[in-house]
Amino acid sequence: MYKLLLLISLIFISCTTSENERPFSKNIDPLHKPVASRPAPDTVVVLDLENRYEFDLIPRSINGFDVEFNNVSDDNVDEPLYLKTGRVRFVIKNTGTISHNLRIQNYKEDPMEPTTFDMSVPSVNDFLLPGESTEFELNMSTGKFMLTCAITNHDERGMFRPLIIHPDTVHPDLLLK
Ligand SMILES: [Cu+2]
Repeated sequence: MYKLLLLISLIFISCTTSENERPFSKNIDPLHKPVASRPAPDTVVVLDLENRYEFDLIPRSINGFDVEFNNVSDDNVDEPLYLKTGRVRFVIKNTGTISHNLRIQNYKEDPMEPTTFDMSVPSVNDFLLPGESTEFELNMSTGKFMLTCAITNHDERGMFRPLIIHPDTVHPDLLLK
């Protein structure tokens, strides 16, 4: 009996520590100042990874100002996210009920076109649990990209949105706190 209790408590401890070790916070201030000696971003975008109503990838704010995107994913191809060329801080939140991540690839009109850019956050095999957030910064060059979720068929189910990076894109001024 004692051994059984010990085993149960060991399992309990290992479960709770692995939970605590997840490096994803529940709450990120998107407009925080740069950490350490990192350069300041030019643009800060907040994206929700969503599946509560539909599978979707919904931009919520740019530089702290709300942006309007509908909650229908069928038309996402006609509702791209436009961002200005430069350093972008992406803050992604899993507001859904299952695991998601964010993948950024070069846009392909034809799937046979070569992949010239492909990165996933946290990684192609890792994901955010419901309620978790994370952030990353990229120097985005001018061009067209595709945002998706890399998990199974979430992209086909609606988690996709074109991302167009252009130097003429205008955003409200970014004020970091
Ligand atoms: Cu997903």
